[in-house]
Amino acid sequence: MPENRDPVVHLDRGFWIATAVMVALGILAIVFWVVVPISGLMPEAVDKAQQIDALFRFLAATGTALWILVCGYVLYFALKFRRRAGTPENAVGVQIHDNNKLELWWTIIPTVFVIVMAFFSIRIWSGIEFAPNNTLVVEALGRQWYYTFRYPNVNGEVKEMHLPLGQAVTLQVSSYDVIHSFWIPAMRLKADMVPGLINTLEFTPTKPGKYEIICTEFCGTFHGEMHSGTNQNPAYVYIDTPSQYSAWYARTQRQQATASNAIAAPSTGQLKLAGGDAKAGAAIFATKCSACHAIGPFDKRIVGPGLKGVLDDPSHPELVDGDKATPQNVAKILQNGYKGSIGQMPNQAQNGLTNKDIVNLVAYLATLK
Ligand code: HEC
Ligand SMILES: [Cu+2]
Repeated sequence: MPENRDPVVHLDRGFWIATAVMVALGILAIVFWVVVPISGLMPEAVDKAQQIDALFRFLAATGTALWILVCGYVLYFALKFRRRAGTPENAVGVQIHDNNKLELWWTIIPTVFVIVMAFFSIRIWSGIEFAPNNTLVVEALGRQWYYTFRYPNVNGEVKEMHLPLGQAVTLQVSSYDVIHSFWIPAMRLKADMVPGLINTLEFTPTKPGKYEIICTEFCGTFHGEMHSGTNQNPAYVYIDTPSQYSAWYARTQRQQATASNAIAAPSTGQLKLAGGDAKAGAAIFATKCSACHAIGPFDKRIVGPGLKGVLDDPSHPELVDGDKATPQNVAKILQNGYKGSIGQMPNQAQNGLTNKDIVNLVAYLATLK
């Protein structure tokens, strides 16, 4: 009873020729991805870059070989089993169901492949996330629109990023204002800079040089020009030899001891309020204050009171701390914070304000009538 048997599919010479061509192209693709000099196109500045490039080579090689096989067979079968002239329009092709052997293999092979990929990826990822002992901890901080850096036992914020060759580094990234992203292509590493959150990257520099830092999260007008605190555009990380690094570190430590550019250092005493820039103040207000303060009447509360007319409201001649509503007294609240019956107004350091920011904010608040 031949009708009940599975249809026999003959794999003819054409099939094997097509297969041989695809295998040859696949092997060529694998060889290409194994030998292509990635580090010649883009340097590998840290140990993790070498690992990530190795993973990339593996994925690209297997991915390209698979792609050639899949597309090749799709094309081959489309041509081979095309409708021939003279075949009726409603002809039905050979029906094949349930080939256990084939299904077993197309389950086993991709499963093994995915497990190998996962193993390889998780090993590299955990190396990036979890610190070995004795690392140098460096902080990178994003602001609109530049980066600054903090080093152990260095006062304040440093404008350039230097790292010593061969020393394991823990990089902690965060932000003062909006979400930025910290990407060093030569390290193949990237972390989002999120206010209130510290993301870490672990790596060991392996190649001295000067490498670009790029912001890859749209962060406002000058996103494309995020520079370092020295106004270098773009920002760079310098990988120094250990002796160059020690010299830089000692020099920076000395300079920073007196230079008080610890940007959020709380000021004490009265600020000179003349020359405030209300427009600059409005921009700071939008990022640092508007989560808690509406620009509406005093009673329109978010967390703190509405600030419309804070300096010019006959029905509220006093500030929340009982002082008269004068620019100087508003500046005092911005410097010291205030905890009253409404809640906690953060102080200057907590809000991350420079003295100049406060002067500009007061000028801005004075325009809200
Ligand atoms: C986490 C929430 C929060 C943030 C952020 C915040 N404030 Fe406040 N602010 C408050 C609270 C709460 C009060 C009221 C404190 C009280 O009286 O209990 C207050 C009070 C004030 C007052 C006094 C208002 C009055 O009528 O006397 C001013 C002025 C003020 N904030 C300005 C600012 C500015 C400018 C910023 C941005 C740099 C800012 N605040 C950021 C919560 C906040
Ligand atoms: Cu940015």
